[in-house]
Amino acid sequence: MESVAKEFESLLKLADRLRDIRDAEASIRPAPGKWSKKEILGHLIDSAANNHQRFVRLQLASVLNLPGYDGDEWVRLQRYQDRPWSEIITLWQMYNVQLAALVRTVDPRTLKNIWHTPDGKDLDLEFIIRDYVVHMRHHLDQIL
Ligand code: NI
Repeated sequence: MESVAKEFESLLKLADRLRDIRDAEASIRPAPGKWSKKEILGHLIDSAANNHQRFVRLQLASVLNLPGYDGDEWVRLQRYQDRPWSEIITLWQMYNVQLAALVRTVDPRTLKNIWHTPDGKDLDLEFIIRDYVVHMRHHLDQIL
């Protein structure tokens, strides 16, 4: 988990580069139905909120049924497109500062605890944490 925590923390340093992007540029949708930079970073806030639940709850129970989330619908309903870019960045950054601290101190005895997903997969906490960071890097690469 040490290397995952390190990579996670290094991704959070990209906040400075996100702040170099102007609000108007962050609002551009590259094509109809494609997310703007505001919406992509908003999607990462939704990912944080959902995975926060998994990271904490799976340290408290060996098997859990938790919902997934529809990324497009969460972005649409929350209207990230109408929010100030600077506020989206701040929320993304501070939420993930907390999650990175959580990952750094995760109880190693709980890493094999299982999320039984709505589509019938069994994912352990270690996979969920690693996948969270991979997903974040993927979307930050799209923005930067
Ligand atoms: Ni995604």
